[in-house]
Parts: sequence; structure tokens; C-alpha cells
Amino acid sequence: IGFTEKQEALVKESWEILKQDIPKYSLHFFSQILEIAPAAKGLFSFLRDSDEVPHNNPKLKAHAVKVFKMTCETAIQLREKGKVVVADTTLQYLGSIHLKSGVIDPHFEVVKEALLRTLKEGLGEKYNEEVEGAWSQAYDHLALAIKTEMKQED
Ligand code: HEM
Ligand code: ISQ
Repeated sequence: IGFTEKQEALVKESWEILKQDIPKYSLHFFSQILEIAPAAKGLFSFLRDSDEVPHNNPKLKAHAVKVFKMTCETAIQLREKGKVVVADTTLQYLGSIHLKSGVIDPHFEVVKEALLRTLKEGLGEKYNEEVEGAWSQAYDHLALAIKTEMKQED
């Protein structure tokens, strides 16, 4: 089962839409993570000392954008190469950051669900099963790469 041109286009198009309001969607993304798994709050250094999700936190925005962009990048690679190639150094870095922060495998499903909900919110009626499938597939590949790296590190 490969990744089609159509799927790649859907992922790219939806990111173009969400990109237009980064402050809104990064906050939504994050709020969804905490709604699904309130305990995850303690994992994030920029949240630990605050009572609510900070509204204009540069770190939160930058990280949220990276998650979307990396998933997008993964979709492009899946279509072009049929596999995911994340630079070794990037993967090692992400592996160690997540391991050190206390992230565990089930958290990846939480972030996936939050990402999909954010897409749904941003795309409105343009959101459908095809869009969801394309993002899910790309995310799963990226998540697997990070999880595998986390296991090699401990
Ligand atoms: C940090 C991406 C999954 C929790 C980060 C950073 C990136 C990132 C780019 C910032 C690294 C930096 O520049 O400092 C991703 C991607 C994921 C993923 C692409 C999945 C495909 C998860 C999951 C969790 C999580 C499942 C658990 C809820 C964290 C935490 C940090 C972090 C706690 C450190 C934030 C801080 O305290 O500064 N992630 N992440 N991530 N991520 Fe993820
Ligand atoms: C880091 N890792 C995964 C998801 C995130 C969402 C918002 C901010 C930072 C994140």
C-alpha cells in the first residue's frame, strides 16, 4: 500500500490552510492533547508552571508547527520514495528529547488524535475520510521512526 499523489496533495493543501493561522491552530492542537490526556501537561516544560495553556507561547507555537511540518514532509517522502527518511541527527535529537521528557508509546496516539481534531477544526467541510487517512498514514510513519529511535536510546 503506497502513498498516492492525491494523498500527498491533500496533506499539502490542508497544511496551506492551517498555516494561515498558526497561533489559533497551535493552541487548538495543544489544547486537544490536554483534553484527551490531562496528565500530559506535566511533560511539557513550558506548561508545568502555568495554570492554563499559554496563549502566545513562542515555544508552543514553534513546536506545534514543527509537528505539522514534519508530518507534511513525511507525506512527501512517502509518495516520492515509498519510505520515510528523517536525517539521523534529527531523529536522534527527537528521540532523546521525547525520552528525556518522559513520553511513552501510548502518547503518540494522543498526539495523533489531537492533530486530526485540529485538522478537522481548520478544514471544516473540506475535512473528510481521505484527508484523515492521508495524515494518519504520514503521522504513523513518522511516529514509528521516533518510537524506534527512543527504544534504541535506552
Ligand atoms: C518536543 C515533534 C510526539 C511531547 C518536541 C519538539 C518537536 C517535537 C519538533 C521540539 C524539540 C525542540 O526543538 O526542542 C514531535 C513529533 C511527534 C511528537 C514530530 C510525533 C510524530 C510527541 C508525543 C508527545 C510529545 C507523542 C507526548 C505527549 C513532547 C515534549 C517535548 C516535545 C514533552 C519537549 C517540550 C519542552 O518541554 O520543551 N516534539 N513530537 N511529542 N514533544 Fe514532541
Ligand atoms: C511537541 N511534541 C508533540 C506535539 C506538540 C504539540 C504542541 C507543542 C509541542 C509538541
